[in-house]
Amino acid sequence: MGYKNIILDEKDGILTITINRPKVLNALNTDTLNELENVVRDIERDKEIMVVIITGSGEKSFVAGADIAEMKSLNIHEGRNMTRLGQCVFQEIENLSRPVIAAVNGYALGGGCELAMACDIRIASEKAKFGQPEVGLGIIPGYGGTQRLPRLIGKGRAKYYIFTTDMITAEEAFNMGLIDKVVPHGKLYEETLKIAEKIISKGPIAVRMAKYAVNNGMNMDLASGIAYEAEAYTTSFGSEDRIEGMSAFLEKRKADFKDE
Ligand code: CO8
Repeated sequence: MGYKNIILDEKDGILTITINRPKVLNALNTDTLNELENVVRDIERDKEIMVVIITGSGEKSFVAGADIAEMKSLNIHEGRNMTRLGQCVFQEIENLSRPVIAAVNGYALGGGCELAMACDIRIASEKAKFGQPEVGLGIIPGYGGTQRLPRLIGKGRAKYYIFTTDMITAEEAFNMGLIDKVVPHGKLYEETLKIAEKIISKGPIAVRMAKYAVNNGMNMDLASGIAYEAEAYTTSFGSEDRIEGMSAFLEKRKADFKDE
């Protein structure tokens, strides 16, 4: 299927999704969100894809938020629909059975910061800037920002950045746990690929179960989360890949995981 606002590039089990609306700094309009939703659903059915990378086109911006020109023209019902659409797509990304890495190449503002936060891991260029500027537009973050930001950086700091709309540099974002690694601007994609390749070399069932355990456990009390972990652990323990991984270690060779 051809897409208008998204570029797909698949190689060696890694699917790179590039949000491609450079004239508006890759702002997310309804069409782009619909395209993203289709892509995410296709990934779930595609066994070849092991890791997904999401980035933005051009040198300047990852995603500069929801499309303000489109939002301005919407009535309250349409505005609600657009919020729900973005929330659903981002939740599908968060719950995807494959790891998703955000390669943040520039501005990640509003819906862009929220998209990055819905990914499992965030790698950023040293030039990246994060922020939730919505209250300056008379709205609040509506693609999960009021929920995911405090979970990543704490309630007080999340309120500070949402109320003031101050932008956060890559270094600050790293120091507060909003992102996981900062790399030189020109090496962002290369470094992100290295991380994707490292994940692919591990047991895919184990990686998947670890993602489920962390994601679902975060929404539970500790005792329930620990019980959930035991079930996810047992699934990984029952896999052929567990025998292969342990045999490979003992035989001092590289494991050949089969996702079985
Ligand atoms: N939407 C639409 N167009 C945009 C957006 C955007 N979010 N961001 C930038 N653009 C456009 C500009 O209007 C400009 O267009 P033109 O060339 O036609 O004038 C072009 O992109 C280039 O932008 P600038 O000239 O402003 O570039 P600068 O380098 O001067 O500034 C900034 C870069 C700082 C990123 C600046 O563009 C900016 O502040 N952008 C808006 C950031 C923002 O407020 N984002 C939050 C949007 S709200 C949101 O995301 C809510 C999510 C939940 C939505 C719920 C749905 C209803």
